[in-house]
Amino acid sequence: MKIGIVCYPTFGGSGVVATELGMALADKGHEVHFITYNQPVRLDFLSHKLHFHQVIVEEYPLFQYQPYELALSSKMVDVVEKHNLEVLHVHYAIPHAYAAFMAKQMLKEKKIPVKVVTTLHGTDITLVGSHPTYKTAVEFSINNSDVVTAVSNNLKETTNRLFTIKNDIKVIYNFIDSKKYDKIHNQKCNRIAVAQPHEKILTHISNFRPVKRVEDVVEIFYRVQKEIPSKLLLIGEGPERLKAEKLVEKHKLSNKVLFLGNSSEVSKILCYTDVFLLPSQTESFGLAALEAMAAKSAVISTNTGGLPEVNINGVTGYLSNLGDVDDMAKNAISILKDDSTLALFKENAREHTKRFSLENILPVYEEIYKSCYKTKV
Ligand code: GMT
Repeated sequence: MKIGIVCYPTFGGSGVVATELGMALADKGHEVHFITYNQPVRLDFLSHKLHFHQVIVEEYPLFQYQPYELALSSKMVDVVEKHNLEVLHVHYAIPHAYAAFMAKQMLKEKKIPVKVVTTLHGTDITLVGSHPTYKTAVEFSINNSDVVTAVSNNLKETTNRLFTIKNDIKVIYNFIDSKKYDKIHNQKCNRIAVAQPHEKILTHISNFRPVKRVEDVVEIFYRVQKEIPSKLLLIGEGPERLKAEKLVEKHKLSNKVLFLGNSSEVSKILCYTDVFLLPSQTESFGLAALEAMAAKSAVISTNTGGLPEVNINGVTGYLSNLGDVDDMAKNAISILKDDSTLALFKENAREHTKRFSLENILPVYEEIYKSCYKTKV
């Protein structure tokens, strides 16, 4: 099929899922066109099956806010028309689902049919989408998509609770390419680059937004390192980084905590991680945790949002109440304190990711694209 993928090109989970999906579809022989403002970070090569179309927003002194949706919907129309796309798959409702609806209307005038699949990722519903500023337009664009998917059961339930949704939301979990992780397991991990052989490694990866509670990460580590010789790796950039740095200084942890910034090769860092920390306020799914599990890390997380669907309490790691850093530290210590327990949790984590494998999820998306043409919208 010929599929257009619209996403944020950044390090965030929705962009990662969209990019990995597009690359896998192209590998299977579909023609995939990414439409966004920058080349997605994980899109490392382009080919006759994998295209990138940049959305450029012209500046004009009158605009206090640049009309990105307008430029995006115009670009979608151009690309659908020029390359005969059959489906526009938009990741993250704001503003992509709305722009796709407009593109579809414009194409209708030209008698060009296209179907719109919207994948809801989380904050497009929970933190941003349900805000009165956006709610009406988000609800409208969800209800006017041909198919709507959500990345967890929890996100589906939350969407139905916060909005009046007419269509049935299909749950399609996020996925990992296990072959990529098989490769890292077969490679030698350069663990010594970040820690001494007797030290354990704890990692956190995020966009350092308030929802990630990076200060809780530091508080958990502060408690853990008192009992277990260890290092903390912090990967990502964002508004909360400074606060986290200050807390690291306050607790005199500077020689034990490494701020590594953004990375497009997280799997190389995850390969030497023992415990992954994700104490988020909410997380529709927690792709970062799934990637860590695929690399054989136990996960210490909150029990919010869709996290219990990914991290299984007492099996792949532990779940705690929001903000309970003492409990999260206690759980991390219980996993790290002896090597056989740690090995068991790591193995369980890896095993559990098999149900989220690309081979299982990709055909579900392909079926969704085909099904759009069987239903009348
Ligand atoms: O977590 C973020 O702030 C980024 C956000 C995004 O849209 O990129 O992530 C959301 O989508 C991911 C992929 O589906 C999920 O794994 C994350 O849990 C979700 N984030 C939140 O719900 C906070």
